[in-house]
Order: sequence, then C-alpha cells, then structure tokens
Amino acid sequence: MSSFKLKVLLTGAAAVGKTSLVQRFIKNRFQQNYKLTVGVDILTKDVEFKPNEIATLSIWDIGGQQRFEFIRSTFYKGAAGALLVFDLTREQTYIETRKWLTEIRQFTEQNIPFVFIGNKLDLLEDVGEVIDRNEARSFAENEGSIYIETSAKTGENVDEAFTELTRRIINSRTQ
Ligand code: G3D
Ligand code: MG
Repeated sequence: MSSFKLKVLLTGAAAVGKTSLVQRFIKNRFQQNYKLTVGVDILTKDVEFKPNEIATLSIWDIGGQQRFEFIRSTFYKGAAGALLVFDLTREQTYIETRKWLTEIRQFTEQNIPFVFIGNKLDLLEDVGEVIDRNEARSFAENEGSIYIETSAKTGENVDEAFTELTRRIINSRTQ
C-alpha cells in the first residue's frame, strides 16, 4: 500500500501535449486525435519512485477552461508538484512557461517542485531546433528544477518525467 498520495499538475500552453503525456503514462498509448479537454481530468497512477517505495499520484490535467478563476484556485489547491510543459517545435509555448511558473508560485503554498518538459521530441529531426535547449536546461537548473525532453508519441522519457517529479516531491518533504 502506498503511504504517499500526491496531487500533481500538468501545466503549460494549449496543445503542447499535456493530455497526450498523461495518457501515455497511464495507459501507455498514444492517440492522434483527442477531443479538446474540457474542465479538469484527474487520473490516478501508482509510481515506484525507488525500489519498493510507492506513491499514488493524482494527476490533474486542465483543459480549455484554465482561465476561469474558480477552476484555477481548485486546480492549484494542495498541489505537491507540477510538470511544466512546452512544445519543442513552438517557441511561443516555451516563452509562456515563465508565465506559468509565476502562476504556479503565486497559487501554491510553497515552492513546489516542478519538472520542466520539452515535449514532441520526435518532431525535432524534421522541424529542427526552434529553442535554445541549453538555455532551457540552465533555466530549469536555476529554478531548482530539471529539464527533460519527452515524446508522448514514442513514449520516450515519459515515465522518467513523472518518476523524477515524484522523487523530487518526496525528497523535498523528507529532508
Ligand atoms: P494539450 O493537452 O497540452 O492541449 P494534447 O495537448 O495532448 O491535446 O496534444 C496536442 C496535439 O499535439 C495533438 O495533436 C497531439 O496528438 C499532439 N502531440 C502531443 N504530444 C506529442 C508528441 O510527443 N509528438 C507528436 N508528434 N505530437 C504530439 P492533434 O493533431 O490531435 O491536435
Ligand atoms: Mg489537454
């Protein structure tokens, strides 16, 4: 039985792949056409963050109504950590992560751990480098975080992203 129950948030601009990442993580599949997320989906999964140590994540995936104040306060309340996601092929989504981080820090109790995610890694070969990935790494490290590149399509690093976030949450609490 898991003794840790952790609320974690998926944050970042529209269409960066938040829903695809959580679907990949939970069900290990990728679906090309999701309907637009409306409201908030809450999905649960156990994570073995180190051998024989389990945490139960409830993963909050917010959709198109994220701008509404009443949903936003419910969304952030009691959060233990967040994935902050941008799309490696769209610079604007990278720029917007600053705004998201400000909001996370504004609406959560303390400096909750987050993991900085550049998603759609599978497209980089065709699209080429759009953002400075070294800068992304430095930004994450300066904010006390880690930068991980993922693909919800191939599944690359998706488990690692959620597991790393879980580890960081647990470490921040037990030290
Ligand atoms: P969101 O929940 O952040 O809004 P979605 O984003 O998960 O709905 O994904 C938005 C679009 O990006 C979807 O395409 C989805 O299939 C695609 N996508 C998500 N992650 C990846 C990835 O890692 N690689 C690739 N190639 N595509 C990805 P559509 O066409 O359905 O809008
Ligand atoms: Mg979504």
